[in-house]
Amino acid sequence: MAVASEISARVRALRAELEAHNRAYYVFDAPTIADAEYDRLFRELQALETAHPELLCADSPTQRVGGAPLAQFVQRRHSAPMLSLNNAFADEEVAAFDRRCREALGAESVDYACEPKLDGLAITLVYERGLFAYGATRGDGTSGEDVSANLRTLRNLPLRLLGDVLPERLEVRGEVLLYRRDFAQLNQRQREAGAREFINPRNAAAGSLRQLDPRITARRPLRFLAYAVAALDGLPMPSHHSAAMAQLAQWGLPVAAERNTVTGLDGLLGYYQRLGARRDSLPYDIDGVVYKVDSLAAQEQLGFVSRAPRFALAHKFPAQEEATRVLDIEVQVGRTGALTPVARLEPVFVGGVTVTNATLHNEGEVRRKDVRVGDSVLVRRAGDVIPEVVAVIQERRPADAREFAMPARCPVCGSAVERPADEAIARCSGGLYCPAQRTAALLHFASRRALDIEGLGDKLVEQLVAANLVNTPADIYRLDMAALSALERMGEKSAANILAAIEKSKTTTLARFIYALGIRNVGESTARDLARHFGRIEALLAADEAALERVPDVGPVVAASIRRFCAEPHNLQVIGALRQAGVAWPDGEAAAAATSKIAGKSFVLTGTLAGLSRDQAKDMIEARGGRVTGSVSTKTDFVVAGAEAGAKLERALQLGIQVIDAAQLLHLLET
Ligand code: 9MJ
Repeated sequence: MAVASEISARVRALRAELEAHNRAYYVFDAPTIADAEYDRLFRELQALETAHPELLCADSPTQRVGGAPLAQFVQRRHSAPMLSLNNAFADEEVAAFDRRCREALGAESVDYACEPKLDGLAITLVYERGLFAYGATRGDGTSGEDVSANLRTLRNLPLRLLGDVLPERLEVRGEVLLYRRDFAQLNQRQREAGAREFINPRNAAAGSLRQLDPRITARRPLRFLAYAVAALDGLPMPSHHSAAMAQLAQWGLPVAAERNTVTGLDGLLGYYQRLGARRDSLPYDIDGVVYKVDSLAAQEQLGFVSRAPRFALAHKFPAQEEATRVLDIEVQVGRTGALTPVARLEPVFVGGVTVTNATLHNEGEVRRKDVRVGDSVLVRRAGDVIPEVVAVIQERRPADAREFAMPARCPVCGSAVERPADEAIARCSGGLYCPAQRTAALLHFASRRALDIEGLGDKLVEQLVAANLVNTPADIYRLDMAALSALERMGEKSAANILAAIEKSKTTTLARFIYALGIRNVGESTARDLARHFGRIEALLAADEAALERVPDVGPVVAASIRRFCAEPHNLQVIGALRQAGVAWPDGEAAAAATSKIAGKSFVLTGTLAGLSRDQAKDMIEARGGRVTGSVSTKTDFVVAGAEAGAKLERALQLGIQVIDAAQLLHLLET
């Protein structure tokens, strides 16, 4: 008997501990245990429950893995109807809502609870004496499907409420959803398993919850978030909705962190603005915000119209996904010749703008999503991200839908299209012969973070390339009033502005200049590193791959790209012509090299330098016009000595040559 009670105590302790870890991880997003340790405790509990089946109970964490498949779902009648919300899109509709509430309540101003409008599946949960009893979908609002077996597998849904003061019966309303990162992982798994990907988190959540086999649901990382108390028996109801939500949180039920209470119309619109600004950085998709009159007595007084409460309003954000039709699939040629398939769309209003094109990224992506000309597709535009085709609506595929094929020749210049076997991207082999690549390269050169030539945008560059006025960036500096004002729709004033901007761009920095060259795989931060490391453009152009790889964050791929670029005589000519035209970095590194204390000086390196490899030190000295030699002589200016320096250091001391350490060298290099 003593053993049995010890075992049941251990079982209780294991359950409590595992559920505490579940809560920490899934409710508070703050893991308190390593996965392996969790698994060990879990298996210990499983083993005890197998050996002592009389100890098994429905609220054990082991029950979250999903029981036997069901033949069908049973219907559950809701004790109170599950309502929908009235929607508003414009501020005026929100103002009207606030006015109606104030008038009906005879109040000067109204306090509201605000919360995110979760884009998942509405669910009702029932707890009896603190234990999860059952849960059901909304269904027709009066009765829904009992999906309790599936709900038990949700790791953040408490199977037992926390605390000692618990209601006789609690009915909670909320939403089942997938966090974005969990959705991404789920789709990654689907891809790896060769299974169909889900269109969006909402669809994945819906599909997962309607599974008859709870073991499948258990493998989908669904979560629950509560947003209303529908019934509370055996305890007094809090006076306000916000207090009721806080009470749910205390009982261990997950609620959205972004809840807030505000006063009046300004408060409502302020919340909408603030949450809208954070929309894309929330862990889950939301499609708006929900306003609820905070006082529950006032809610009761306001009551309902048809099937929606008069005390609540959903204020929607512009939809981020809409359906439209693919009119054509074209390929766009980028700066590096990359061919990007782009879907031309029937115009659709999504994410707050009218979208007519959406990227399909590459050929593999077109195949994977199986997008065809004529298809109806879901288009997504979130924040400032370029619109993309999310998925094809297969049921609406017309019989004559046409498959996409990557052209064998560049649609702009006719050069052969190449695609190395190990790369996803097909490229035009035309290089700067290709007007599309030329245009893109020029736009990049003139862009804000490169040489920053204001006014040299899409239209003008296209005109200049078409008129054969500009072929390389160096040609920009040969433009004059006559050439520019001969262009269509170009006034004298605009031409003068552009010439002034071109003139201004001549004064730049080495980092911007390197970035502007548009070397493949060299972005802004690599350009900065290269400038800092080499100091002079000549040093960069002369560097071999080994020297390049000594730059922080430059690996073999980037080094090879730079070498390829520098090995192309045409590129060197352009760089020469740009400098000839007066592009310079006067306050920058070239000037520093010419006047540096190091220019013309001779260095010998010996011993292990602290925090600096020999090669790094050599590059940096040479970049500033110094020389590094192998042996110490009377001509040596500095000996840089590190740990375990030997004969060379001795010789330097004999000859009275200045000896410095790595830190002093760095100081010298900086001055
Ligand atoms: C959603 N979907 O996030 C309600 N909802 O309240 C929130 N839905 C709701 N509240 C009463 N936050 C009926 C529906």
